[in-house]
Parts: sequence; structure tokens; C-alpha cells
Amino acid sequence: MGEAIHGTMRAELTCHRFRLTLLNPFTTSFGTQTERTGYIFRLSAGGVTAYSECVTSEEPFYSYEDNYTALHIITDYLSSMITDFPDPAAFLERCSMIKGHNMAKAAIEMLLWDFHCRREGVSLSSRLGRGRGYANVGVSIGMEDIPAMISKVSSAVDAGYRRIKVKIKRGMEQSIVAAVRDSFPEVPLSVDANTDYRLKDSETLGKLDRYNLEYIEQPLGHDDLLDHAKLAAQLSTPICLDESITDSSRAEQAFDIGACTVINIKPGRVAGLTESVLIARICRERGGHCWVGGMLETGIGRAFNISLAGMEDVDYPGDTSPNGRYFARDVVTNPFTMDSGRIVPNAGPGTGTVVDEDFLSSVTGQKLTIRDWDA
Ligand code: OSB
Ligand code: MG
Repeated sequence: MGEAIHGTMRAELTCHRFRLTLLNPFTTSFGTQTERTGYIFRLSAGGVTAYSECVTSEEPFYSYEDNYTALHIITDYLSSMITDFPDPAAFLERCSMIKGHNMAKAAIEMLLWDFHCRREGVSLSSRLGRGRGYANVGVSIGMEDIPAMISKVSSAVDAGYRRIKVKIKRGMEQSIVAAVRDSFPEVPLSVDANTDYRLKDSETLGKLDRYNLEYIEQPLGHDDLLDHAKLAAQLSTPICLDESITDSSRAEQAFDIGACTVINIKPGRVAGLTESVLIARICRERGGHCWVGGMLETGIGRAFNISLAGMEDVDYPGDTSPNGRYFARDVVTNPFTMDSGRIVPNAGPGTGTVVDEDFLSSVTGQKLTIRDWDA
């Protein structure tokens, strides 16, 4: 496997359907997650082995994609488009007739970044370029009762996180934000509504203006820009968009109409790193700000996020906590550590993750060979 035989080599695309219990249940306005289930992809050819992670989950609650649609799109469409190992941009061009399904595309796009970087012996961070050498790190805290949230915020402040984000939902925003601000008058603080409000709630959201928040993340509908622009005109708190920004052209449109001044970039949401880098540049050129979000990734997906978050254009602290916040044991043997609210990206090659194959197998319910071929 992976050796050249008579001028050809075997190539293989496999996936592990894994299940990992989260150390802490994570509650957003759309529900509580107690475990992370999803797919790790592995591409091996010519002695090079690359990995990526799909950020979908069991249910289509954050976006319309879920684990089942992603596997379908990857197996039935995307896997046949990578048999000659296109570079990530060429791959995106090739799959551009497939509407949406960005999380499925991202899993393969990032697999190709890792594959090419590992093959050439360069780190993903140096391939991306324009790095600052480290990522600034904030934390995303799920909803619980108020004392539990205050205690989580307190631990996070002590751990050195550079920004605290708390989840809110309709009817809970005042009590959560007032309690956190009361206890931590100076901490850089933001809130994430995960689409729970509508424009008619602008008065309620306006009451958050007094708390000196860095931004309100995704208050309105997942595919909305127009109402966010109307809301932005009524609030002094800046608006950050997450779900609504699905690619770089949506980012341009959002700035054009004043729907946001901040973007949470998740490579998984925008079909991978190519669009992520473009969005970061757009934010900078438009005088806005951006940061890198997370989807409770294992160490494999996390490493891509950290490399992106280390780029100079990414000027705000992201939701890229070290691995130990999520899982008792991760599927990589070299988890990230945070020092003074900073994480240094791996030195590579590729994302630099060292996958614990035995542990990955032990948390895998199903392993599939999606495709194998002579390359
Ligand atoms: O909206 O940013 C979000 C997790 C799952 C789905 C959506 C979101 C989140 C997070 C967690 O906020 C960020 C992380 O720590 O990975
Ligand atoms: Mg969000």
C-alpha cells in the first residue's frame, strides 16, 4: 500500500465514523450536544497519509447539512474528483456545480491541503503564509444555569482566554449577560444567539447595548443578510455573522449592505481554507474584523482552525480552545496547549497532527473504504 509498483501507486480514501463523549455537554439555542459524532477522512498515496474532519453532526440544526448528507455527497460525488490529487482551488472549481454542501466540500478541500503540504514536507501554516506565529484564543461557553455559567467564565478568565463568548437564547439574554458582566466588568465579552431572534426582537437585543459587548453573533436567521443590516442600524453593539456567511461573496455582500462588521470564519462552513483566507482578507480590506470559530472538532479538525487563526488577517481571538477542553482523550497524540491565551500552530508537515490510530479505531463504529485506485 502506498508504494509505487510498475509506475503506479495505490491510493485510498477511507473514513472513520467516530463517536466521542464531550467532557461538558454544550448547549446552544438549538439544543444540547453531549457527544461529537462525525467523520475523519484519511487519504493515503505514495507513502503520504493526510487527515481531515467533517464538521457536520447528527442533526441538521446548525445548518441543513448533517453527517448523512455529508457522507452521501463525499461518497457519491466528491471522492471521484480527487483521484488525480488536484490542489484545493482546482478541487473547488471542479465541484462548483454542486450547490451548497460546504461542510462536505470542506472535509475534502482540507484533506487536499494536508495531503499536498505533507507530500512537500511543509507546514500548513507556512503554506498559508502571512502568519503571526500564534493564534489568539477565546472560549465559547454553552448555556447552563447562571451560577454554573459564572463558574465556567471564572475558570476561563483564570486560564487566560482572551475573550469570553456566552451562548444566549430568547428570554435568557438579559439574565445571562447581566450576571456575567456584573461578575466580570472588564472582560472582553460577546454573545452568540445561533439564529434564535427575529427583527421584531430588536428592542430586546438593544437592551444588550449597555453591556459593552465586543459583538452579538448571529442574532437572526441562518440565511439572512437584509434583516441583520436593519438590526445593525438600530444597535450600537457590532454584529458578527457566523451561519449567514457561507462564502466570500456573501461576505462582500454583508459588508456592502452593512449586515455585519465582524465575521466568525469556520472553514467547515465555507467549503474550506481557500474561501476562509479570502474572507479574512475581505474583512481586513473593508475595515471589519474576523476570528476563527469552531465546531467542537477533534484534534484533526482543530489543527486546521489553529493554522488559519494564526494568520495576520485574523485579528480577533477565536473559539479555538485547546483539545483538553473538549475530550478526556483526543484522537491525536500531540494536542495543543494554550499559553497566555495563545496557541502556536504545529510545525507540520501539513497540519502536523499525529493521529492515534489505535484510539481512533477504538472510538470508530464504522470504517469505510470510500474509494481505492491506481494513481
Ligand atoms: O455557533 O459558534 C457556534 C459549536 C457548535 C455549533 C455552533 C457553534 C459552536 C460553538 C463552539 O460556539 C465553538 C467551539 O468551541 O468549537
Ligand atoms: Mg456561532
